[in-house]
Amino acid sequence: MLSIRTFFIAASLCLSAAFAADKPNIIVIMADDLGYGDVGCYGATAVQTPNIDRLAKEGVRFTSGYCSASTCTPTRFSLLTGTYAFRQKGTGIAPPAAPAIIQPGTVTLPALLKKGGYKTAVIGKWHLGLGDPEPDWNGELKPGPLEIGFDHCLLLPTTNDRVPQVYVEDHRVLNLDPKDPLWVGNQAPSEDHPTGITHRDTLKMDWSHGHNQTIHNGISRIGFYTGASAARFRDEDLADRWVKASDAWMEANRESPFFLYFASHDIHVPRIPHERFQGKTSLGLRGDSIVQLDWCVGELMKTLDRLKLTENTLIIFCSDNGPVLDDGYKDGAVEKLGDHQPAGPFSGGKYSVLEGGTRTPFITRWRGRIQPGVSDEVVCTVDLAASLAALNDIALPETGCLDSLNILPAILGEAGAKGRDHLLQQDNGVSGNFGLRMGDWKLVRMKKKGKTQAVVTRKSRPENAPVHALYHLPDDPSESKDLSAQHPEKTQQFIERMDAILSA
Ligand code: NG6
Ligand code: CA
Repeated sequence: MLSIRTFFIAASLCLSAAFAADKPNIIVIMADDLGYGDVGCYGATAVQTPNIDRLAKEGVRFTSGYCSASTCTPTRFSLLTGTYAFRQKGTGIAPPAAPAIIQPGTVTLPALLKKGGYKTAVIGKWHLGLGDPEPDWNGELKPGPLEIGFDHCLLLPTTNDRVPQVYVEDHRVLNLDPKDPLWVGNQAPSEDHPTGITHRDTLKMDWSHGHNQTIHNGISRIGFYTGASAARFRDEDLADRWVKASDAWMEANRESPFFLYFASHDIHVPRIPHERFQGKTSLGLRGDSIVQLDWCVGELMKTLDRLKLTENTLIIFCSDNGPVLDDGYKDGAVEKLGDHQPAGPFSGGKYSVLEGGTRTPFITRWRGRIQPGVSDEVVCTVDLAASLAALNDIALPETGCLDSLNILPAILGEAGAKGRDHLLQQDNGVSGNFGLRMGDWKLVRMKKKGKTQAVVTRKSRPENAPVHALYHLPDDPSESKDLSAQHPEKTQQFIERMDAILSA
């Protein structure tokens, strides 16, 4: 006969099995600066991406998948908070010593999932600031991810063209020797401090604009730092380290539902993939970094297979903004481009409110639950908070996730399910430029010219572009034929809707 204790253990095991089946693990893989046309399943031929292509083959590949901004910090802010970044000041591209941008107490995707019983981790690039009012590099780096819903983090604090090149694990710089403190600042610490200007001939990769301050690993960066010699990493080892850490964390948390935000640094500058990937494509280091990104995706999938979690894990693959070629270093991206179309059929790229800025690869896979296919529904990274909360029957508080829509059925590729009926697109948030897509139409508001109009597909907007332009995306994916004069009422309706969203 079963003892009472054995009965309870057996019953709780059944319960936890049911629990696990109801709540899939969730992995969000966010690539950095990866454009719509940069991977095989979206049309690239100059670079092979078998693992990302396999995700697409086994899941849903979205042709209208978006990130919410065309630069990193605002997209990541919106991913985690479910709120458009323009609603909060200070959410533009974060400088090296930025304080925490998401305040403790904010409703966040990881906090919601944690409340729903998930273990949560972010491994990779953060770029949302640490500390208050500034990072205490030699002490406790808080607030940070652990104060807004993550149980664990292993981070690159900003982005790798900015200092410092150290990992932050939970609240501390990893391997920091107190006898060799880390100093980070905006001014050179001494007159003889080597920089990309004073020691340009020693660099292993030259800079093209900006990026000429402190040198580490033969590459000059944005910002200055000294110390922390034992804590510093090599750019070449970032991807390996994060894959290894993710593997270990998933294994340690295999019994509970987990949420892993894997924030790859590929293919952001400086593009220095591991030596084993260098030279793998005709596109130079930009293409080689795509190969490294694809390898990471494959390794994460292998871990799920090894842990027998593939059927119980939803993977969402996306990017934080569209593509850029020369983003500050002479790495051959422009010279070796050939016929490759980083933004696919779209105009614009990183920094732009044209489609290339935010329409990016977006793939969901959940084997056994998601029917493989291609979806034209509009889905956006800002929707993951509400949709993943809905997946777990977690109620959204009224005070948060203001722009996140529950479009879970569309994200899971269910037949007949609708995605967003409207989407606001922003750049870095300081230009006043915005896009609004509703159905097949798109309004572009240009307040300022400049990089926002950078066109990686080599098509350019006319110099005298009007403040508002209206495009019909199916006929004109490159946004080159302004139809606002032919459709004044529709244009006005879009302008009013955009104003309403911006002032809500
Ligand atoms: C820009 C940098 C660019 C990149 C970007 C942030 C210069 C001239 N340009 O200011 O190199 O770092 O910020 O990229 O410094 S992001 O993907 O993290 O948003
Ligand atoms: Ca980016």
